[in-house]
Amino acid sequence: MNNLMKTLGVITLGTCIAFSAAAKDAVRIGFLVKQAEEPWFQTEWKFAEKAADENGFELLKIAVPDAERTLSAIDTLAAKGAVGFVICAPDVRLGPAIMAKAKVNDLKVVTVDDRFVDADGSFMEEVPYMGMDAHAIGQEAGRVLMTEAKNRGWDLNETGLVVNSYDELDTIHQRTSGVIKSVLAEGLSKENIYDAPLRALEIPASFDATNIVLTKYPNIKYWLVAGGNDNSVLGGVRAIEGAGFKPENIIGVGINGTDIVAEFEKSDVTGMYASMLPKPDVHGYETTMMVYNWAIKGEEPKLFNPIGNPTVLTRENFREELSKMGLLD
Ligand code: FCA
Repeated sequence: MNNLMKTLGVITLGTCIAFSAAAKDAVRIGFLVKQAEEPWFQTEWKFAEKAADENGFELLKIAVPDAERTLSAIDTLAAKGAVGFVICAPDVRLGPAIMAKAKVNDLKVVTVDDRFVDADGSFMEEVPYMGMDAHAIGQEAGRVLMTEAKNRGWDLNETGLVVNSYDELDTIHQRTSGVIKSVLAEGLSKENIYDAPLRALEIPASFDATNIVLTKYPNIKYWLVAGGNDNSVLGGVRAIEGAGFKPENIIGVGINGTDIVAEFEKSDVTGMYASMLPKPDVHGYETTMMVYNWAIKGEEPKLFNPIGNPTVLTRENFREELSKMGLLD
């Protein structure tokens, strides 16, 4: 080996050692989400990544669609020397098991979107939480539904609201009950509101749930469609279109905003009219920083952090509004 090669070898070796020392010392924070396929969660990841880049720590993004993968993800984080994690769990009742495992491994935990409950079904208020201001956002969705029904001149006696509900998750229940509260206040009668319980927060489930309602109420001419998130409404809208209703006789209003991009990009107008966009960028960035500041600087996070003031997205403004918030690639 000539001298130059030897020097290069030493530099390369030296660099490797320096890198591995840096990697060993790197601060690592996990971000675990229940439905990694949903743009909502991808958006949270994107902004969590921004927090990591700006503050020089490493983000470990892990999909946790079930209990087993959630608990093994915590083992993985512990093995990698993480200081903590943000989580939207696949089942909020896993809260006590997740916290027990986190405690053994000395990991800080912040919950996002879905709040842990204990064995009695009460919120685990001691675990920091950030999520949308669910009831208020639901009420806003209800107002958007009714304003558009009135704009279209619908006879409210011939108008039905199908609520694709999912009461086992409190944040979703808060949203759909908010919708119901405001449509009642805006003049829709109780008899014209139909509950369509979902088996999961997914499009096929809302498609099936709405279809069951449709067959029961053949006299309804105009349909309003609500649900706890975009997918809960998209499936319902598809079911009503499938039953032969024209888009002008359907008003679907979702919640999330991130998950209607493909729908609003369709060249033909559909029954999906609007979506309420909260602040997934804030959820992703701030929860990650809460873990970082807590673990590294000893700053204890606030325990309850609801985020409100949604933007109403429609086919007309969605590109502009999403781009403004850096949510459109
Ligand atoms: C829940 C829903 C998601 C999103 C989030 C804020 O976790 O499942 O779609 O709405 O709340």
